[in-house]
Formats: sequence, structure tokens, C-alpha cells
Amino acid sequence: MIERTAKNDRPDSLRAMNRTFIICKPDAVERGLVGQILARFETKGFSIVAAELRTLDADTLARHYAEHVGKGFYNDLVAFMSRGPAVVAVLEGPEGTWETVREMMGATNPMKSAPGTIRGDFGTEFTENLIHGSDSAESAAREIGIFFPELAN
Ligand code: IDP
Ligand code: MG
Repeated sequence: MIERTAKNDRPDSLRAMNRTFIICKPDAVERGLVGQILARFETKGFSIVAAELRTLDADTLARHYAEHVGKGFYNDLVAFMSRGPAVVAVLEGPEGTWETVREMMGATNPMKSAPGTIRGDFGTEFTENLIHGSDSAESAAREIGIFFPELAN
């Protein structure tokens, strides 16, 4: 795992607000797009504070995707997300970084994602949509706690 110290000097209690969790999903790894995806965030000015190539198991995915357990697409989602390694990472930037990361990802359905977004530029499949990003500051803190407990406050 790559880990480095936060660049800011805020107290630990505020840092989670400036960090968000992403997954470059198995399709991104298979297609060799991880470098391009991470480069967009780095070029934007966000820092990678943790990153690891990791194959996700069903139990971890059930915690991560708790809100989706039992939905029609859930079994396909787990099969996809566990079929090979993904890159799990934590990005850091100014307040609201999670929201800007979501905008850079694009809409969930890549056929509807705007050109210029990651999903809009690289994908066509609803489930295989390349990237996950936390959808709120609270989700970011929860997800970082699942995947990088050593970074949790
Ligand atoms: P998000 O990743 O944009 O936050 P969510 O609604 O949280 O979207 O769904 C989680 C993931 O589940 C999506 O990124 C996608 O991979 C998959 N997914 C969501 N809805 C559908 C669907 O209707 N059909 C197929 N896959 C879906
Ligand atoms: Mg979501």
C-alpha cells in the first residue's frame, strides 16, 4: 500500500471531510485504464493518500454496497466487482472533494454520462462503469473505515 502524510495541517477530526474513497473497478484494471483515471484526479489537484490493488470479496462488498443488497442488479454487481482485482484508493483535497470527484466520474449509466467525465469518456455498460466514488462526506468516512481502517478517525 502507498500511503503518505496529509499535506494540510488541519486537526485529524476535520480531515475525513476532505477525503473521499474511490474504486477503480475491475473493468478499469482489465482495460488498463487505471493510470488514466487516477491521472485525472491528480491533474485536478487531488492527492492520493492511499492506494492498493485488491480483489474484493462478497462480504466486503455487502458492507460497502449495503444500500443495494437485495436489489435486482445486486448479484451481477457483486459478481463483477469480485471477478478480479480493483484499485481501492483514498483521495484528498479541499472541502467538498467527494462532490467534485462524483462530477468527474459522471452519471451512473455511462450512456448518459457527459463527455469529459470518466464514465462518459470510457464506458457504455451500466454495471461495468469503471469507477466508484463516495456520495457524501458521511459515506466517505464510512467507506474509508471499511477499506482503510488505519486511516479512519
Ligand atoms: P453510483 O456508483 O453512481 O453511486 P449506485 O446507484 O450507488 O451508483 O449503484 C452502485 C453501482 O451498481 C453502480 O455504479 C453500477 O455499477 C451498479 N448499478 C446501479 N444501478 C444499476 C442498474 O440499474 N443496472 C445495472 N447496474 C447498476
Ligand atoms: Mg452509489
